[in-house]
Amino acid sequence: MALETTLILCKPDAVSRGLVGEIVGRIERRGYVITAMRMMQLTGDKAREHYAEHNGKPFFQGLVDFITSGPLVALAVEGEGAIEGMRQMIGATNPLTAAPGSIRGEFGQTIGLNLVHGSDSKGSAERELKIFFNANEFVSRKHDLAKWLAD
Ligand code: IDP
Ligand code: MG
Repeated sequence: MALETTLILCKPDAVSRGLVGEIVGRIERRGYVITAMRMMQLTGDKAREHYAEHNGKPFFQGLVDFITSGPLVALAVEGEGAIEGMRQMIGATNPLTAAPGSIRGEFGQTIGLNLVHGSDSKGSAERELKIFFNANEFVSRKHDLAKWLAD
């Protein structure tokens, strides 16, 4: 395994249903580190760029329409093997077949309303993170609280 950073999106259904805290909480409790986080509403251009691999598929337009329909929360998530680890935590694309205990398995409604995006490979993660974050927006999490607790 290697230290990796992956792009996670709490899609507009997650924001609308008040599930951002649940999703972020799972990421934190897993021990992954959030190094960037932003709420935003995607433009059509950004959505088409993010989902470029699906251009031409029958669900592409609906996917772009949905992901731009309301605010989402984008996160950069860092950890050992975080790309595959987050994919496991998110679960299969269709909530009907997503593993029990996964985010989609517990909370997903339909294949379109499946709450979360997670990069599927190192290449995708590098490409997708650039769509959502500028290089200067990633923070260092090496923060020693002991110094601030000491009196
Ligand atoms: P993933 O999100 O699990 O990586 P992808 O195959 O990359 O799944 O598809 C991207 C998103 O497009 C999915 O999360 C889902 O919301 C939507 N999607 C994928 N396949 C279909 C489909 O057959 N019908 C409708 N929406 C789909
Ligand atoms: Mg995908």
